[in-house]
This record gives sequence, structure tokens and C-alpha cells, in this order.
Amino acid sequence: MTVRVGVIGVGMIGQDHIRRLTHVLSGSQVVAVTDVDPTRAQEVADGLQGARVHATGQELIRDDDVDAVLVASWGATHEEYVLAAIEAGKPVFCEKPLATTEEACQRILDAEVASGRRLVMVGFMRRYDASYQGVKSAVDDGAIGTPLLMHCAHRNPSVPPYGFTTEMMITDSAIHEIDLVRWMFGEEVVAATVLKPRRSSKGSDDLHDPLIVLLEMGSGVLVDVELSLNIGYGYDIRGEVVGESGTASLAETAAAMVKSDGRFSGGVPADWRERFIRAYDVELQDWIDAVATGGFTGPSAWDGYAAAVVSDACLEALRTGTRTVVSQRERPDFYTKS
Ligand code: NAD
Ligand code: ISE
Repeated sequence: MTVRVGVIGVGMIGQDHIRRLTHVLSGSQVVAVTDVDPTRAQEVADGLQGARVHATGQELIRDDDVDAVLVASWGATHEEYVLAAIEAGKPVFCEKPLATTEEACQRILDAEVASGRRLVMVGFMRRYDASYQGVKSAVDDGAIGTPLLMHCAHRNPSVPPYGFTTEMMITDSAIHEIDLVRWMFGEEVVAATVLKPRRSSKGSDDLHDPLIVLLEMGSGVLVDVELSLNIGYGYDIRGEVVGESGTASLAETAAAMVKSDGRFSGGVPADWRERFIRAYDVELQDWIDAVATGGFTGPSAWDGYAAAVVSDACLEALRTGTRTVVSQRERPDFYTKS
């Protein structure tokens, strides 16, 4: 079966996902697109065979020729499209974040549970990254003993000078580590603290870059996340778990290490598209395969909700400068199969 996909939001990642659905993966075809920028939507559709442009996301979701929906519009718009897809009974892949508030995520949980069918997958692609999977295997196999702490760094070369706020360093960037550590350790984050180091002069005046986020896991594992969003030299994602008897860390990702003149060097990815290119491929193929067989896979709406609750606690910690306890609702049985 070829899964006919409709894409809502055809900006950077929307176009990148369309490229992989069209040219890299098997079993899917992009048949419809929409964007609040109709010119952009038309340009993207022009590059696809037989894809139609819809005026709105709601119209695209109602299209009988669309089997499954991919949401890649701005975070604050995700809720209405995910809810509409659930109402239409169509599988939906939603880029992170699932929604921008805990309340919005709760509405999605309630709607999906009421529908009686798992329809939502959230785009936390780091779970599909081979290097993170290697670290997780070392943790799960006991190769490094009981895990005690994890160091993470999330470094973007730059973020736009206008419109990217300190809060977005958490809701847009740290949300990946929040999901990652829940998956890595198989437990919830119970408290968060946010520290503000000396401010980099490279960001806009109102951006407090870098930040350090401290996440406390239920077992006592402590995670520190450095967020540096104007690091300049490239897109650098680091992670190291420290256990009682060893450590496991993400490998460098350069394809080759060059040694010459008494020095060695290798490339640093330019951006998330390059660093996680394979992870996105595996993630979306997994989704397409699940849709084709009427099943479900991947990070669920519950994972999206749990990450949002921690993200909200981080925002509170940022505002108040204090350690903030995370409280989440009881997990419905509906989400116990993952
Ligand atoms: P972008 O600004 O490049 O693209 C977003 C597109 O959505 C734009 O074309 C915009 O016009 C359109 N849009 C906005 N509101 C809309 C609406 N209501 N209906 C239809 N279209 C709408 O942004 P981006 O970098 O592509 O990010 C899009 C989403 O993907 C965000 O949620 C972001 O957090 C997520 N993202 C995830 C990753 C990842 O690593 N998983 C990487 C980048 C972005
Ligand atoms: C971006 O939206 C992403 O999701 C990237 O994966 C992340 O690394 C980056 O910081 C975000 O801005």
C-alpha cells in the first residue's frame, strides 16, 4: 500500500520531510500540502507530481485522498491540526513540540483516548539516532553499571536575531533532551532547575544564551543540559552518561578524521538536518510502515504531554530561579503499550 500523505507547513523541516517521503523512503507519496504562505505551498506542490494545494490545514485533513497527515507548522498551531486529524480518524505525525502548553497536550490526550485508537506520533527523532541508541544499549545492558548522571550539550550555530526568545531555548531546543532522557533512562523527570551563566554577546540583547538546565530523574540520576544557541562553529550535540563503572558518550559524527601537519580535524554538522539526517529517515519510515499496516509506533501523545509538563516546569524554574517540581497526570492505560 502507498500511504498518501498531506503535509501542513512547508517551511524548513516540512520541505525536508517531503524530500525524504518522495525520494528516500518507500511506501509513501505526498499528495497534498498547505501553508499559511500560499505562494510557498504552491512552489512546493509544483515540485511534486500530482500534489494539490489546500487553502487550510483543516481542508487538507478532510481530503479523502489524504490517508495520513504530517504537521510541520509552527508549534503553537499543532494542537488544532492534531485534534482535527484525530477527529477525522487519520494517523498524524506531529513535529515537536506536540503542543506548546500542558493544557493543549491534555486536550490531545483526551481526544485520542476517546477515539479509542492510537493515531498520534511525535517527531522526537533523537530516539532513532544510531549514536544515542548505542549509548542507551550501554545503559540497558549494564555495560557502564548503574547510571548516575548525564552531561548533554545542545549547541546551535545561531538562531534568528529576532523572535527567538530565552523561553524558546527550552520549548524549542531543550524539549529534545527532555524527551531523550525520559527514553534513555525509562523514567520520568521529577524536578527542574535553570541556571543562567554569563551571557554571550553573540545573541540578541534580550536572549539569555547560554542556559544550563538541570533535570532530576525519579531514580536520582541528574542530567545537566548546556543550551548554547549562538555557538558559531556548527551544530554540536553532545551526550555522555556516567555510570558506576564506566561512561558512554555520543561519538563524533564527522565522516572522516583528517590527520596532517601534526594535527587532526573533522567536520562539524552545519545544522540539525545534517546531524540527524539518518534518524529522520528511520523515524519517518517507521511511521509510514505503521500507517500502512494500521498499527502505531514511536513517541506517543503521552510522550509529547510528558515532555511539555517538564518544559513548563523549566519555564517556571527560569522565571523564579528556583528548583521546580514536575507534576503530571496519571498515565492512561491506553498508553502503556509503546
Ligand atoms: P519554518 O518557519 O521554517 O516552517 C514552518 C512553516 O509553517 C512555514 O512555512 C509557515 O508559513 C507555516 N505555518 C505556520 N503556521 C501555519 C498554519 N497555521 N498552518 C499552515 N502552515 C503554517 O519552521 P521549521 O523550522 O520548519 O519548524 C516547523 C516545526 O518543526 C516546529 O514545530 C519546529 O519545532 C519543528 N522542528 C523540528 C525539528 C526536529 O529536529 N525534529 C527541527 C526543526 C523544526
Ligand atoms: C529546532 O527547532 C530543532 O528542533 C532542532 O532539532 C534543535 O536542535 C534546534 O535547537 C531547534 O531550534
